[in-house]
Amino acid sequence: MIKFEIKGLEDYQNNYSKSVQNPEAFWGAIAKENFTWKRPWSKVLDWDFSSAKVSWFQGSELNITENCIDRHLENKGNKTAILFEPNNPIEPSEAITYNDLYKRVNRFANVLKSKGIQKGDRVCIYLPMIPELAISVLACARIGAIHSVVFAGFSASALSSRINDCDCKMIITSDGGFRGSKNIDLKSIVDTALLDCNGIESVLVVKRTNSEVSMVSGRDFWLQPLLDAASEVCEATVMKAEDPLFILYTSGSTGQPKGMVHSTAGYMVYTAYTFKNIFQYEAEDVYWCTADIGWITGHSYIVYGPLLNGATTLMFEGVPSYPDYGRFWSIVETHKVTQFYTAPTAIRALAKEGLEVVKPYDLSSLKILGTVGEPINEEAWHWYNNHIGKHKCPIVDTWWQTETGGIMISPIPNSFEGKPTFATLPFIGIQPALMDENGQEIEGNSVEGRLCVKFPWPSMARTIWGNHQRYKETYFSAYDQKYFTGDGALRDENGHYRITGRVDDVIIVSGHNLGTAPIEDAINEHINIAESAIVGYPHDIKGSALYGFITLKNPQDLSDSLKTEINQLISKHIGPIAKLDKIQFTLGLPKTRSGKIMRRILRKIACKDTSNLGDISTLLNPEVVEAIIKNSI
Ligand code: 7RM
Repeated sequence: MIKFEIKGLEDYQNNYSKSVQNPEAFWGAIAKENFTWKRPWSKVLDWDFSSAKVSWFQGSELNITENCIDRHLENKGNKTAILFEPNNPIEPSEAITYNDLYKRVNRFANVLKSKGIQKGDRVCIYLPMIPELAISVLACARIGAIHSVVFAGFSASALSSRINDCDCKMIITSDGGFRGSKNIDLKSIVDTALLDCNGIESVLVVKRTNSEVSMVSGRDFWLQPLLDAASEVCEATVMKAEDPLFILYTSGSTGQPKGMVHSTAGYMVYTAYTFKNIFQYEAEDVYWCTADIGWITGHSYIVYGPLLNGATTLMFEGVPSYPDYGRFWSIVETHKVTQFYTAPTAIRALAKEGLEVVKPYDLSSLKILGTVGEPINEEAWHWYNNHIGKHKCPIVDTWWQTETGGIMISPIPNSFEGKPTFATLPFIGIQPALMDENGQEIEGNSVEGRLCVKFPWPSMARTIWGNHQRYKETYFSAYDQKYFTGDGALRDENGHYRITGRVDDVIIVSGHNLGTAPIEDAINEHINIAESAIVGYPHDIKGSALYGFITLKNPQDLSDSLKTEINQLISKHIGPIAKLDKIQFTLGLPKTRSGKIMRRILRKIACKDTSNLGDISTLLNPEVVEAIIKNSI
């Protein structure tokens, strides 16, 4: 028998070997012993990277919500499943037990059904971080509807393109959302988005802020009266292992965002197993991940992973700076948080505020600290370790992606510890490879290359919604028979991995992946703008920030308001997170002879690293580069 818990280094090594030598036996055992199935599988794994087809636990049937909720009712019905901490600390927190969650999810699921939602339909969820967000996700899963959560910071046009891409029939939103001292009018953003969405039949509206909203009769419904009328029993729909569980959009380096499709059984097994072991979750622990459920981290490690383990998962509605920068630490103290999982950008922002906002709080409940989203710099790692963990809490630097569904490379606290800036070793079942420029795998230690994965794992995304060809090209074409992550990495003398960052045109700003192409598209909509190129440069707080090089159609059109107008366009098309920090107007952009913008050179200029521009043999217009360097910000 293979234990669900990894019990130390030797156990990790043994299990790792088993998972690589006989993946089917390994994952078959983990899946069989630890979950509720309605029908067993006929084949653990079937895969072919050349056609980008992977299936896990084929032939089996299950419902993930029975694994997240129903099976815990007997022994843990009165345990808190979701601990909700509101934006305003004056408002009381809310403990939702597993019994409560069961009823609330079922009622919600019955409401979905009453509005005509069936298995396989897509439901868009555009909500702030309130319990209804987690509950609506689970309600969809209960009846086999595919949820597509869109982060509530996205603009109306970003929302409508995501709704249309996967033909959502319904959207679930709220009258508004509290974020710090701000009140976001979500319903009016939805109303604007829906002007461009013909497929939406109904809009469910959660009351949160009590702000005035307009309701379209026959289309828009307040949720509460519908819930009140619904039964608290809803039989879980029987799902096949490979039925899609959800779609989640992620930016690519080119084109439209990609609707990554995750399926049911493999995602369940892997998120549960990684959660248990990486966070070392024990029965009485209170686990808190500060991500938003609008991102994959929230899907896998606020909702599914913790609930599959019968954990208490804290959901925070607000922001780290409200009412002051001590808020995170005050929440840790109040709820005696044991595992705390956040992003480097948040750590840097909090470190900048000094220790005065940390010291007043008792952080002694903490056992494990986590980080995710981008490479963590050494300084931030030490601050986290010294001042939050007080040298007593292992730090798990977890590397993974929307596409991977679960954590891929991370320390396992009882087995081996982290080292600053290193995500360390692959999790059980994960077979990384570093590739060189010629497409060959680089063997051995103390090497650096492009990070690939050479064998399937249960929670990998199965396709891009509506475009399998793009899935295959993006992830399985750069290197033969390998999944390409888009990241660079090095492997040190002990075989530990350090992720060095993206090698494509995706820039990670405050932990949000932003493709440069959609930002450039938004800017280029301005009638006075000819062309633009966006690059990232290092930023103390955000990790990377955006620098835009922009050319005007007529240089005399340069006006004082142009920078503001550019950022307004970006906010409208993508969201405020993609606004430019620096804007430089220039008479031209460096181009190759074939007309491609040489972003590589612009990146160096933005990073103030112009002593050696590298190979400029294909550069058509060197005089432009000199001018840009001279005027750079
Ligand atoms: C979970 C998540 C994925 C990209 C990924 C990396 C970067 C994430 C780390 C990291 C260094 C880490 N999904 N990334 N975690 N880089 N160390 N621990 O963030 O799809 O939004 O982003 O994020 O570049 O490819 S994501």
